[in-house]
Amino acid sequence: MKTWRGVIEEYRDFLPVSDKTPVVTLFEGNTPLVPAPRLAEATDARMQIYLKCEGFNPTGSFKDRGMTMAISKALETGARAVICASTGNTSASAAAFAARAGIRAFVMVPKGAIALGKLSQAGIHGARVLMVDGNFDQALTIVRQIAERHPVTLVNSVNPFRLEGQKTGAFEVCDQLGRAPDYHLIPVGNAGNITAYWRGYREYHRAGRVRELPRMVGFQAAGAAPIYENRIIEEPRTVATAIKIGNPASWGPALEAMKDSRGWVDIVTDEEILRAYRLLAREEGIFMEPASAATVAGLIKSIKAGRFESGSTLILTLTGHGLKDPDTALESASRPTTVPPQIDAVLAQLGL
Ligand code: AN7
Repeated sequence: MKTWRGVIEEYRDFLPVSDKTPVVTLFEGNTPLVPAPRLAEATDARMQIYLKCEGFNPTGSFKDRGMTMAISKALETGARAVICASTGNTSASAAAFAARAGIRAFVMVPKGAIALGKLSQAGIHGARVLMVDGNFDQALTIVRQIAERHPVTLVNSVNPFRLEGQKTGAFEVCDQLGRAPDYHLIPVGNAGNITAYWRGYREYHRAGRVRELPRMVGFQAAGAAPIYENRIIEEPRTVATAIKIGNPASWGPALEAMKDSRGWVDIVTDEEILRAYRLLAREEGIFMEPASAATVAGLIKSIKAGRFESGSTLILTLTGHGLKDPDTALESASRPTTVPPQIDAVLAQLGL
């Protein structure tokens, strides 16, 4: 049996690493590509729909692909500390990989707008966590300035190594599917991942590994849709806190990815996000966080609008695990019922 070695070793030829790079890995990547037959039926279209379940990464999100690169390269240049702003998943991943590397992590998250699981991860891995009384975009501005002036490496996706690592998601999809899909659907927050996937597909195409290129389709939450609206959103709002971002760092490259690939960007409301969130959990047995559900909501909206050619193969990146955000899950599910410890009372509740 061949053991998975993490994305740097598995895709070394495509990554800017050398013999001198100290590889810091939690054996990220190799996430399942899960068919979603009920979703295809429910949406009444002859599509092949697959879910790239990135919540199965070691810290529960796709961020680990970029973080193994960012932390390894930081270590290569002798860094002893890293810093990031985050809506949660980046901070969890940075904290874990910094712990693995034996260096410090400083993370800044928006107060009151980060899911419980993510906050607990950053803390338990030993990061210094600062909660800013403001939003993600403000936090990012601050950490960028700090990293320019102090001996600490910025590991947000403005760090080019992050996207290099994240493009391995596209390589895996091609390896698992045996081809590139016709469409790739993905949620857009700071806009790094859509940029990275497009880069990955193009590199695999150029290397002759696949013959096709997908159309890249991005989804933003309606209250946090700067790219769709073509303006900075000063006070973004959405239940999907991971993508509550009003001024994305990779705005330009993400727009290019969608244009070059003949894709598009669309929005989904919080109501559509939560409906898709419950649907996937109940119909497919897959629990993802609300930001990932934005993609499923986008799929349903786009199918209704007839935007995909029938018979197409679609990949949806489900970016983060549902356990990241237990509060939203509890609010979205039916309440548990308290019963006395008596069989009759239990049976009465079960209707058996
Ligand atoms: C689950 O952690 O920006 O468009 O600071 O956690 O590449 O930013 C998270 C983003 C989608 C959006 N889904 O990806 C952060 C952060 C989940 C996320 C996105 C994020 P990008």
